[in-house]
Amino acid sequence: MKFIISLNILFITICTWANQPLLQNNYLRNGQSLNGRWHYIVDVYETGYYNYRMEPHDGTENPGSSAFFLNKKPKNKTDRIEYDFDAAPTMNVPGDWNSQKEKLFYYEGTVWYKKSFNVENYDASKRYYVHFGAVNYRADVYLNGKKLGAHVGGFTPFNFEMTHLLQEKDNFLIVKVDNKRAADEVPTLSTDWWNYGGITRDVTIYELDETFIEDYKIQLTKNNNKEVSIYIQLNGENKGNQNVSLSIPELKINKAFITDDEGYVAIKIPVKRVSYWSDTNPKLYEVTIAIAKDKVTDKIGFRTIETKGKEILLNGKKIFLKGISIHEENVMRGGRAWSMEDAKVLLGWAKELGCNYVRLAHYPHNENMIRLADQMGILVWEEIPVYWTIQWTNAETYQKAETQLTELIQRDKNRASSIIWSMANETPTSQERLTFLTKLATKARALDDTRLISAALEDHGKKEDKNIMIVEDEFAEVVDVLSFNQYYGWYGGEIDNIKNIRWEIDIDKPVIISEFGAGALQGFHADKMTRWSEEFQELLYEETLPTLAKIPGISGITPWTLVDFRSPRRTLLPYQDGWNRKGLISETGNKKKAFYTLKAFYENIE
Ligand code: GCB
Repeated sequence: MKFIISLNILFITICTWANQPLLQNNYLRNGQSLNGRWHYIVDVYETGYYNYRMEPHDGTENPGSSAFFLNKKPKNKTDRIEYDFDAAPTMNVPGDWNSQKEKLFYYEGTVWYKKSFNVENYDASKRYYVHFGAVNYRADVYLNGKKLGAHVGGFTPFNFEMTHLLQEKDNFLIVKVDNKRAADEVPTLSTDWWNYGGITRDVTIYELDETFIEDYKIQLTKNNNKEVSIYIQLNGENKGNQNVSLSIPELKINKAFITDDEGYVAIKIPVKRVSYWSDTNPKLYEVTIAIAKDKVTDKIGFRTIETKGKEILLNGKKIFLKGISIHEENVMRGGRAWSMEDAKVLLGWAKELGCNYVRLAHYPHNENMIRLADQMGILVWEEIPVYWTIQWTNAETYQKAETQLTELIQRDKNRASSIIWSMANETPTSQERLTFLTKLATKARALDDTRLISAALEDHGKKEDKNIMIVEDEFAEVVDVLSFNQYYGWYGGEIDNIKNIRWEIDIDKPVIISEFGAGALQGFHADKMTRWSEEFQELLYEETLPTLAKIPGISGITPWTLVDFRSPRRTLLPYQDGWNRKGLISETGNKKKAFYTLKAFYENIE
């Protein structure tokens, strides 16, 4: 009997902690923001999570009073409680802890956060969700002393329903955030960026009706610019047989449908006279979906993206992707970027550089970036942190990668600017890795057949002739666009030999150079052959750009990278000092010489 009860508890636990369907377009729904100051406790030994036998408190039926998520207070003066959130300091959410608290600059471990709140216009007949834009890396979320769920993956959104635990007043939300790196995670132990920890994106409460619009996808049908494919999914006990309306007033579309027993409806609608979204015409249409007691409005652009032989076609026309790679950092403020203001700084610089395209490296960036890209007419490559060494044969690691990919596609599938899903970056070839990545690509295509699949692969010199560069990677057969990083002149190869190299590419696919670059300390001037000088970086760009332009099928480039970014790997003084210096802009916002070289190159491409 006891065994059955424990099994039941285990089962209920697993079910409630499984990822819950993501609320589509929470971005434009009205919610109650929980952003602001949160109390925090740094818990190096995870004392608030495990008892002294190292059993998680939240796995036991009666967690001891040292479980931080209970937010206990002493009942009387003799009572012993060895933590107190309300006496603990506060920090900003969203925000990484590294850039807010000097002592936490290098910290990798657990920090507990607590926010108390009342619900505005609380209505007991409604349903309530709490939504996190991202928490790096693992989040265990508790409301009023009970676990809502856990989420793994540092750069994608997640939400939990909390109707059953919420009250009108005096709620406390506690989040255990753990950013320890581990070999079986995605990313794994070694990367070239800062492992910013914390609740790094918005936290919002959504009030929803018993039946609400959970998800929808509204995009042009693959290879058909005269038809829109739509699906809508409702949530709630009465989701079946519901009336749903969809309107796009500017396209004179106003339709009504009825959901099936599962609350789902899929339809195709012919469209005429669409003003297609593009880099030169970032037209977004207002789309409204409504059911009896719920309504969402989104802004959606319609465009096709496809490849034909060695070309990338946007709305049927060949396009060259004038790009730049970007890390999600606001270096001038310090720390992870998260806000619309941060996005305006980064994409503003990209625009100034003459870009119509960006690579959001090396993980999903915050949603403001892609929303702003939609408005600005900037095409986007999005990726997940399947980076360098990953445990290819570990089924759980695969699942973590697939979950992050799914959550990214789920979030951005209605964004016209998003054109490429990238599966991986510079991963070493092997059969196991090929199986892993092919499975990921199949998943991406199943979730969304309207965008292109790629991955940042690697090239190397041919044995017989080191001036001939090749890409030997079976995953090239799987992708739609052949992309690779190349660092000739920086990580091998002499800078004055760049003009003599050429690429032999015998695959009939468009090519994107997903990275090239050189490190330079802004303000350090020397002759062109002196490493770390702005002149060296400038020369590398001057030599590399015309060489790349000769690659058959070259369809875009995203040099590495827009801005210097923090990386613990980069220790050389006085040049690096904890920064990867391959940015075209310094951490003080100053442009290096190569910025203007690339800008001039882009100006000369029509
Ligand atoms: C790469 C990686 C990127 C690094 C860069 C570098 O190939 O993809 O994450 O930051 O090289 O600077 O070495």
